[in-house]
Amino acid sequence: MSATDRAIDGGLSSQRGLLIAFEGLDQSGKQTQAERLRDALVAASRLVRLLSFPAYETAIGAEISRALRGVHDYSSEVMQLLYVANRYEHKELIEREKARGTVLVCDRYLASSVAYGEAQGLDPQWLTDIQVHLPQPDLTILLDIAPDVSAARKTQDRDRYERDLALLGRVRQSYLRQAAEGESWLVLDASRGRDEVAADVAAAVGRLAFT
Ligand code: ATM
Repeated sequence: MSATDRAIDGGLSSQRGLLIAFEGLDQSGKQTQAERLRDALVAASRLVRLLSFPAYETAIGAEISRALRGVHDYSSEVMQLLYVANRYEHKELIEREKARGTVLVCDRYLASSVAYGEAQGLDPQWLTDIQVHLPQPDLTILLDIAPDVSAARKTQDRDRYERDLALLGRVRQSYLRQAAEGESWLVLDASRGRDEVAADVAAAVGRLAFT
């Protein structure tokens, strides 16, 4: 058993349901870390469900996909309302799974709307308020990288957000502010190798289950 698996195994024997969100810029490793955490939890015999937002398979998700492809042009306010509604579509599922002891691991969640919305000039308090009736995360893990690291990791097929380094800088600042003001945040330097980051994630998730 690896050190990562031991940290998870020792920490999660209580079978408490948890909601864990990964946040960060594109190319920060959210999907990789979410999948590694899922694998470590499954190895420790936990029920795990991986969710990714936007969740494109719903009606609202399909509309978000159309908007991101430029089929429809919505204001930034409407876009964030769609992202938020897309999470409310999953509210019952999250509550039900958490109640039966599942660890829900999300690739993006509430803080994405605050970060991207705030970076586009929206009121972060409004973006927080409209999400208060969603299940709140037990832990939000910010995989922090600088915009130029994000850009260097993906040089092709970048969308218009990904090319706008100033916007990405504001997204990062919003995330860091939310982490500093929030209660259940962990900020990790995600410019490091994926194994180092995964070890920190496992240690934090293991600790969480003891408290
Ligand atoms: P993904 O690249 O993670 O699928 O997300 C698509 C875009 O949606 C992403 N933009 N870029 N780059 C971040 C943005 N987004 C929001 O603005 N608010 C949200 O709530 C979510 C989940 C995503």
